[in-house]
Amino acid sequence: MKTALHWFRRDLRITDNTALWQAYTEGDRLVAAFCWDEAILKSPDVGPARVHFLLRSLEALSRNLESLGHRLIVRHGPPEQVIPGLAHEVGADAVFVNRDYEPYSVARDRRVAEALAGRGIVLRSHKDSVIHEEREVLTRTGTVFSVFTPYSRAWKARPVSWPVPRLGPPKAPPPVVPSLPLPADARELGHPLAQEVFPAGERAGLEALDRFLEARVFDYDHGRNVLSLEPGTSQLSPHLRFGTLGIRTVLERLQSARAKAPTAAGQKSCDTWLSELIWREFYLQILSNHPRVATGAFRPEYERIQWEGTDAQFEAWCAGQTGYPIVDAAMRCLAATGWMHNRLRMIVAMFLTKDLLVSWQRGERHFMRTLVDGDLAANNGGWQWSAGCGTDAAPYFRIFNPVTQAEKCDPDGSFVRRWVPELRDAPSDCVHAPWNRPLFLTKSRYASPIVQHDIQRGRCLAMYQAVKGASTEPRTPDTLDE
Ligand code: FAD
Ligand code: FO1
Repeated sequence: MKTALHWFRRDLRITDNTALWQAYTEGDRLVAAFCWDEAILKSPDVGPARVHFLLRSLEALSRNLESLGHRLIVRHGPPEQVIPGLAHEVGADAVFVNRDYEPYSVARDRRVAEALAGRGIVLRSHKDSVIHEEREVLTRTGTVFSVFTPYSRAWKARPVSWPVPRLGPPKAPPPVVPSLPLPADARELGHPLAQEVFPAGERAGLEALDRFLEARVFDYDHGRNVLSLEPGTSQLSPHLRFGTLGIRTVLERLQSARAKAPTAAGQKSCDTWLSELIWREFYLQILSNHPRVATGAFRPEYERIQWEGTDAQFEAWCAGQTGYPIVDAAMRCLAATGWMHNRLRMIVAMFLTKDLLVSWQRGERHFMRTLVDGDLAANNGGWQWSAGCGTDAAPYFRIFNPVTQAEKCDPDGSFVRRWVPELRDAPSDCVHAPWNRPLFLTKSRYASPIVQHDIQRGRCLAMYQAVKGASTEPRTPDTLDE
């Protein structure tokens, strides 16, 4: 093959990149490109945190390519016009991409493949962002799993592929064709950023992985359940989302770390972390096999729920003004950083759906707009799990108590004090339930709770039971209020 064009999308790295490596090895000349796509940039599901992360990652990618003698060609416009146009300009015989499983990507890539075929150019897509794709991990009867534990068992029984090599120097000079400069700021792409910045790019991803695997992974079983200044989890999700880190690299390094675990508990923590990586693939295969989850509940009966929550309640949740300290701290942290710990995501998602009785889809969209790691498959899976309407979901009558949850994950209240300054001086015995000290609450100027958890729990159960059969009634709600 004379010229191979690699089109980057969410695989923004030069190491362990399957399609890039194939394009490099199969072609005599490599052309590397990225296309700004207004359909994505203008989507209501996209916000500044991710556009900023993407932009910084593209800068790093461009530098990395240049350091080897390659060049990133940047264009702007509908991919079905831009990519075939560029392929024609550079005389490409084939365009290489890493597969993506979102409905938009599937439709986009089909359009691009058709337009390329019209010019006699082939689109070659590769598996890259997952170890096992949607039809590779199946039940014994060949059906798709919808429960995590057996999926995970079957996933682990399959062989894992190892990283592909890092891109080498060009075999022929890159083509001289026009390329847009990368914008200096996400503002130029319509996304002004007013947030802390999450370290982006391939090197930041590898460094974060190595830092986590050095020690924190051995304490992950504990660290993933508590909020502390030093994060107990890897914070790799933006890198896995944008492919600034390859999943095969992650697994290879995890295996080496596990071999060096100081204790059996450390090894067990490594296995727990692996399970989280498998959750990521579980939700990707759910989205891929059941694209309808992007627009509705996996269990169709839940589509009939009459959500009773109001716009004002939803807005109070978004703004971190519900009067429930752990919920407000988490939502303010999200607004300021684009980031939220997994336990907090579950707490605030349960609170929105089961205390405020607002549709999980409104929360899903708010998360997509604000999270730096916002990813359709994982976010949708997390929301449907929390609302109880998903594949392997928490039963609808499992309702988190925001106060007891807070006491477990933030025992000394330091997370709440950091993000809710009104409660900085709260006595420790009421930092998670300031309404127990009415005088302090008034003085603090912190919001009073906008709903009463005990009352809302009853309303929530009634709301869900209205669309469920009698056989699925909860046993004793008290034992299920966690
Ligand atoms: P770690 O605990 O270090 O886990 C390692 C990696 O495993 C993560 O980086 C992530 O890629 C993957 N992972 C971990 N937990 C899950 C999970 N439950 N589902 C899928 N993948 C997982 N994750 C996203 O990447 N994007 C989202 O938009 C997203 N939205 C969520 C919404 C809700 C309501 C909930 C409950 C969870 C959501 N998650 C999402 C899953 C999870 O919260 C994040 O992946 C995790 O907090 C990222 O932190 P980390 O990288 O430190 O994770
Ligand atoms: N991918 C692109 O190819 N072009 C873009 O302009 C682009 C913007 C973008 C903004 C936010 C975000 O979260 C992701 C973005 N991506 C973009 C990556 C996108 O996830 C992939 O292109 C998917 O394949 C789309 O389904």
